[in-house]
Amino acid sequence: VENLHAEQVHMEQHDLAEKPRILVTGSLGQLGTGLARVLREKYGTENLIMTDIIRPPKEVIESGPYRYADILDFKNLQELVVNCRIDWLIHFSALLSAIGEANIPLAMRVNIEGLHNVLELSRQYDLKLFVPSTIGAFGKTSPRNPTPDLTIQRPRTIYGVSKVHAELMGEYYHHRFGLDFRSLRFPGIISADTPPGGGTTDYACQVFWDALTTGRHECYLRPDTRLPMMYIDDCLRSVVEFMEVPDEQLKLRTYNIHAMSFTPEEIVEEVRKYVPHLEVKYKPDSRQEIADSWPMVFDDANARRDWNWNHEYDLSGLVKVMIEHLAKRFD
Ligand code: AKB
Repeated sequence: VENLHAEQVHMEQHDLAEKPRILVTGSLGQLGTGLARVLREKYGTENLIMTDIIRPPKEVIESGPYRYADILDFKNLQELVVNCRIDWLIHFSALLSAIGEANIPLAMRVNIEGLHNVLELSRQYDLKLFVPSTIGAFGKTSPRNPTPDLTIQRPRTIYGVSKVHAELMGEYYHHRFGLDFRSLRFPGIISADTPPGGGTTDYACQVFWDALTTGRHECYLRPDTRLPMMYIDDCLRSVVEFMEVPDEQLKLRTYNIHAMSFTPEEIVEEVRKYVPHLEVKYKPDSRQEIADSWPMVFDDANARRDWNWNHEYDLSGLVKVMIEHLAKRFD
């Protein structure tokens, strides 16, 4: 019996050694809770520490380890990395495009100073670092249909500027110090987990909420504004797959990934297949100018070639799954 026990302990230790211990910053935002779920299923609940500066809801507390972490507090981050024996850092803390314009000094601190902290931390402790980038890292002077990986990047939002900075700094740390920095440029991400907030692509989440509650949606973009979009499950899978690609297989450190591209008018038409009475008014505001400077279609041929990226959800698949999820919630 003792031998068996010793063997089991040994196997568990071996198992733990094989599995990365992961810390996610900004984990209560749009992507963190979902990614924590997926990575915990893969690597074990205890091996993923969710962090943020806000008080977590009960479900988060019950789902696994959660710790307070302010990405502007370098010492606190060091303490967490050492005490929790972290191997991978997934850095989700950021102010998105629209909210960033409303509070530029805060966006500079969170998006730029925060990034400097996680870069240094990852260098000091030899962590594998993932930082998401975005379609927002391009601007009016970039080719918009399609937008390749390597092209002109002159964004005019603080969010976009901070993301170009993150891409360049991460790549610099990779070449200069050998840091295993990885970044994916995400399209607008659509999810039913958390209510949308702060982005320019958020109308494409809001329209579902409105369709299933009031039946009325006011869209802040023109009906013909085409933007790249992706369903959250594809986005989360892309992070997991990308983090597992052997280092030598990656030809780039920052890849575009694409799934679908649509306009407000096109998504509304698809939603009306489930909610025919949905009424929509268009009232473009300052977010229109941001959207007009972003890619319409992303060219992700490099991701498809180098690490077999493939999306699963197109527009009709996305609308079906969003309606199913939210209908359950509003039942
Ligand atoms: C935003 O709209 O700001 C984000 C993004 C596309 O990065 N969803």
